[in-house]
Amino acid sequence: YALETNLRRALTENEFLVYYQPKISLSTSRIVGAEALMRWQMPDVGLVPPNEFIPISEEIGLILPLGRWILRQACLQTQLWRQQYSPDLVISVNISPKQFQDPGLPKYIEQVLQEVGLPPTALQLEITEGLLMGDIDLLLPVFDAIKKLGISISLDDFGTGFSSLSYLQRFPIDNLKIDRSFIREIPDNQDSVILTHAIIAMANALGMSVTAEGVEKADQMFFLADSGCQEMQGFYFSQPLPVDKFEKLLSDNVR
Ligand code: G
Ligand code: G
Ligand code: NA
Ligand code: MN
Repeated sequence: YALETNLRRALTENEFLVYYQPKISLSTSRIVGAEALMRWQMPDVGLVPPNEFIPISEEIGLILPLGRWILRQACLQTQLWRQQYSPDLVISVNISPKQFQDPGLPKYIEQVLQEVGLPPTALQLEITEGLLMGDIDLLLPVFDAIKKLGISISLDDFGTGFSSLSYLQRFPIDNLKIDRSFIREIPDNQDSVILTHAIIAMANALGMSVTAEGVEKADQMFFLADSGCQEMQGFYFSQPLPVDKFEKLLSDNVR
């Protein structure tokens, strides 16, 4: 209960921060995007990771204003970075199921893009498989509205949820993010190698790009590049970083 009270206060007191983890093109080795990841700078406690406050925020309904806050913050920052360093940088923002079920979401995104001057192609929403098991009649209009804006949608943690492949047919998904549990085991575990190859082949054949998360080693990167995967994200290149450190990476990236 104390955490709940603190959480509500945290938004008005500006205690949330956005960290950014770079996404790297496997063909050019350059930074092509970033995932925005929330942190809570709790006074006298320090940085609280999202696993400890996102679930509670969902329960108490705080995820709606909090989700809107990070979306706007990440778009503002990305527009600055596009002007200064990297004109094609794409920002990925995690959207929880509760947010996606908010019929006001597409309108809010449209307003933020307009306010910030960010083109819709510079924004990607990361959703999880669990969302797709919801009521399709409620979900499809939101997908449609988001696709009409020109924003792309990525399916996060792909391969671990309970969704079926038919969801890929039913929903307009642009990118699959292969869960790090597969990546961790390559190239040593033959089953993970086969599954990763199959996911990439299927996605590319269906016109979706593939991002590998949790890349921690050079041989994982080489394997993915050889397998037709487009992007990687993981500690091998960089952890999630605060604004100033990410900016340093970007400025090195343009040289
Ligand atoms: O950054 P870290 O690996 O600690 O994140 C842990 C989890 O929290 C990840 O699954 C990530 O998707 C989730 N997360 C981080 N930031 C956000 C956010 O802004 N919104 C939502 N819904 N989830 C987030
Ligand atoms: O669940 P989601 O895919 O949104 O998770 C994002 C989180 O994954 C980030 O908070 C980050 O801390 C974590 N992460 C990013 N790269 C790596 C990695 O290479 N290895 C591990 N173990 N975790 C990672
Ligand atoms: Na994510
Ligand atoms: Mn993930």
